[in-house]
Amino acid sequence: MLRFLTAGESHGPGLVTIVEGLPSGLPFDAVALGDELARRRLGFGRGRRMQIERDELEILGGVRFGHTLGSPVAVVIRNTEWPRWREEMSPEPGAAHTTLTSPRPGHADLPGMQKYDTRDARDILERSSARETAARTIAGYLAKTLLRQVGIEVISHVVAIGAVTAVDGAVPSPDDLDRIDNSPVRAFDPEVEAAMIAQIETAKRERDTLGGVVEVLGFGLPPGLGSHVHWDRRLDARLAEALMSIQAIKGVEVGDGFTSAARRGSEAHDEIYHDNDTGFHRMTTRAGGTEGGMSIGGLLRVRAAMKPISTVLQPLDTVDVATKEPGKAFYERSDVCAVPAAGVVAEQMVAIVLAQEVQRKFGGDTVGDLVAAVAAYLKRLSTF
Ligand code: EPS
Repeated sequence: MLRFLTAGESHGPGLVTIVEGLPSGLPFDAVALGDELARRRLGFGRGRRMQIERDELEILGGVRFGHTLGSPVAVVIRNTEWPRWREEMSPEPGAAHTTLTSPRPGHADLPGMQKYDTRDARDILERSSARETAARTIAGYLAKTLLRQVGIEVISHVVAIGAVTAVDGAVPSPDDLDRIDNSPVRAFDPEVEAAMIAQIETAKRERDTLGGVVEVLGFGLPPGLGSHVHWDRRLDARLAEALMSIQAIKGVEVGDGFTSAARRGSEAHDEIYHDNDTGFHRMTTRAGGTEGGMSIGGLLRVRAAMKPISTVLQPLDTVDVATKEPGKAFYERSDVCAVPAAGVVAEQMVAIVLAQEVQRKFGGDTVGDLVAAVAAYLKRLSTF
């Protein structure tokens, strides 16, 4: 089953990702991977670094002649900003550096400093930075490639930025992804796009930041990914964990989630129908495509809420850890709004969980074995 590790600091020499447990024979296209990395850098409201940072890739293992070998895939992304940070981030002892002693509320700074016993917030913030999501993209790209072999697509769109919310229920399809990616805020609903942009501009002018909500949609899932039999095998639970692991995510919703809580039971579920052409199906997607911790087949729909970025240009109150004097948090270059990028990362995290559950259910050391196992299962279901 796919698992991955990443290493690297935001302003270090680079990030490294090792993805283990992939079948052999998976197509690998470095240009497509570069495009996926570029999608994550887009979005109105991102800071200067995203205009200058290029994700320079080096494939160190696991791929030959455009296909995975079944061995671990290892990829390095060089930080093109590294030369400017050579001194500050030097692995050598004794290099000259500044010390950041006024932790920023909302970041990992203070609890990290306490836990790892350092008076320099940079020791913490370099790894807690959302730069790490560039490394996750390697695994996300491979997971999406695996899913595509068995007919599953994962896309995302932004449904709210700050107080501006898209019309509920407008669900894009995979064919809409290019249009979404071409929107500066990755909105599917063109009506709200201008209002979202205007809001980001206002927040920037007022030296503030904004959060929002992204929706991830999965298409072509077979029924039965995940399981009801144990807490850590429930698909919705695994998706919630994966989404919550993204920097600045504070809420996750499956289907109608929090809205369902206010409904009557008679209006909160997806009733079951059957006909010979489509087999079992539902007319609504209130449950978001999972029941009892398993996919029900068809559309998966999950949302993640991102808090406004904690680094604000009108610094928040804090305390200097060296002097214990009250003061203001230091300002580290940052974005005004990273919700569009968070959507791409959410897509990747969902794809990683789905790819793992597909592998858990269908196995396969080769792509051919995996595809055959899925086909056999679907054939069985066709007569169920
Ligand atoms: C980030 C702060 C900014 C973002 C960065 C995430 O970086 P810097 O501090 O270098 O200006 O640009 O995002 C990325 C580098 C990226 O690749 O997404 C933070 O503190 O989380």
